[in-house]
Amino acid sequence: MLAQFDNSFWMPTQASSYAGRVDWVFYFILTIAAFFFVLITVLMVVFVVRYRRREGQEPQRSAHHNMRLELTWTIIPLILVVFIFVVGFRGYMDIVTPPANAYEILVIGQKWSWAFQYPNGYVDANLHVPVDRPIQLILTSRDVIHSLYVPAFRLKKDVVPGRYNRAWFQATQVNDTEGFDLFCAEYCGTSHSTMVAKVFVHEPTDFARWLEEASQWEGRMTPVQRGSQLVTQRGCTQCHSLDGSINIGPSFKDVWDRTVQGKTTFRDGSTLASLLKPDYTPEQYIAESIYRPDARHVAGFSPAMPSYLGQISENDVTALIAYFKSLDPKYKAEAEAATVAQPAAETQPAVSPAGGAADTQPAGPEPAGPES
Ligand code: HEC
Ligand SMILES: [Cu+2]
Repeated sequence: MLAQFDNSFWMPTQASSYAGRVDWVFYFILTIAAFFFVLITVLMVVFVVRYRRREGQEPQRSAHHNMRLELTWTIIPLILVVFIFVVGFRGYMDIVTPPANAYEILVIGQKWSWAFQYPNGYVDANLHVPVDRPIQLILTSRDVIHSLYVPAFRLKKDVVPGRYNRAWFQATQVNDTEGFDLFCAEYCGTSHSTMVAKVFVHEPTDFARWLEEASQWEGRMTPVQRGSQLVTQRGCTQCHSLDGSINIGPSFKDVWDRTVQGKTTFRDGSTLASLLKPDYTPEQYIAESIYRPDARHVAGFSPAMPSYLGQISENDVTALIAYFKSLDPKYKAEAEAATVAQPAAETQPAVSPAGGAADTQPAGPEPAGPES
């Protein structure tokens, strides 16, 4: 934390190509303001003392007009203001115009987490970028207005639903362990203050390796590990606890047991038991909750769950289910027996386990696919 403030008294480290220019304008205006503040205050005190009312002195009429004085206090501020405008405008144009060869990352703001999507489709909860390369962010929101703010880069941009805003920066300092802070700077509801992330700046080769490794979980992780990664990476834990406590949504701790037993009650009073059939399995219900949260609402909760249709792959839903199982001692062993999921095969026919019994196969449920 402190390291981010190490070379400046007022400001965080200057870690982007334009941070220095932003600060320069700030310090210039600050210096001028301080200079005139001191000048005016001192003169005021001097005049009060020097021209105070004294015994035997008649007050004189104040001067009516003084051309030289009028011109001085018009022309000097005019020059200063025009100068600040020119410097500020050129800096602003630079900040809003991404260079043509920028590396593009899609940023999605969603209550209450960030999703950064790379050109190969991989999504991460933190922003990873190569150093010394212009990065263009395309920013959009799935719900309310958020604002992406990285103080070390002097970068702030609103993230508005239905709009695709652009911002760019070029990081100038490698920071691949601690990361720079990234905040949401627009109040967006209950957990706004936890809508934070880190910006990791890598050497270009390290960045390529990181992306390569991060994108391919199959073969490196078990479904349980992947599921565990997803619930933090995709912000599920902002609303769902892992320990049984009630947050904005139901806890993940007992969700699998409740689902298999059909014990979940919906707002209309019906229970999941009445829905579970050979062709509507517990897996199907979980996938539906993730892709179409509006289909059914669990009683006792407000419908706050966003849809992850097109954002979370079917393999990842399978991994989430394995992870939910692993949170419950009753299903833990079974979940851990599932080793590495098969590589994504989009056309693979879904295996429908008879009677909705929990299956150990990582071959997934039949979720409402992203194409619908
Ligand atoms: C903004 C808060 C929020 C976030 C983020 C969120 N959920 Fe939910 N979720 C809810 C709420 C509220 C409910 C219950 C109300 C409903 O069913 O609509 C719910 C319901 C569910 C259910 C059904 C639970 C049950 O007991 O039947 C599942 C499964 C689920 N969420 C999974 C996820 C996953 C996986 C993620 C992350 C990829 C996630 N949720 C992210 C709020 C959230
Ligand atoms: Cu926000």
